[in-house]
Amino acid sequence: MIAAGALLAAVQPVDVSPLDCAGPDACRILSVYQFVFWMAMFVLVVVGGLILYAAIRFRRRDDREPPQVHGNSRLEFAWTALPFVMLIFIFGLTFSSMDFVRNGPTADMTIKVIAQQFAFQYQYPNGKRRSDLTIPTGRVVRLEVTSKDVLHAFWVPRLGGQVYAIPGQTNHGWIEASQPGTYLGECNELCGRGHALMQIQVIAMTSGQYDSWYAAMK
Ligand SMILES: [Cu+2]
Repeated sequence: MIAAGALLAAVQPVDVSPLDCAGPDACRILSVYQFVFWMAMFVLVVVGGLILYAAIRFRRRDDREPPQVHGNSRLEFAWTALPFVMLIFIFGLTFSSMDFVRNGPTADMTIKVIAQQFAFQYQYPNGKRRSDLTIPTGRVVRLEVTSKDVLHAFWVPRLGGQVYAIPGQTNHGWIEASQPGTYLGECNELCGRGHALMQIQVIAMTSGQYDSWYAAMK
């Protein structure tokens, strides 16, 4: 009991939930997710409710054969048209978000993300590399992601979508943090024995702090 309590106390709750978005890229992804989620809930309740209703209302009460019904044009039209309209909405919302989620607004800076077993490195515009990703808040940071060896994936769920790191190829994505803070992520593609050690730490500071940090970089 004591050991379990000590263990629980030692485990800091870490917020890596995409449901707790902390920047425009992640929040846009979340808004699409929530729209689709609530639409799916609507379908679940309507379809599940109708099935329950039919099972109870039309349950077998005796051995008489009930009236046999073949086809109902109105009903068939309705259950074709309604899902179609819903899919159009989902398609429209997804399609209109794709460019923003992948490319974002015009970037304020570009940082290269170089993955290798088992760490990420970040190369800043001045050519210097660091093992943490430090960014200014309220700025669009374009990421150019590649790998030196095998597949990896860069993902900081509270700041943006996942970007695959592929050897011999550069993929791009972007992140932006609205508030200063530390945002965590991990390599999201099983890449070998040390995969679990491949953590990501994004440190977001105000642009003033960032500028002095950047100028002092050795
Ligand atoms: Cu990995």
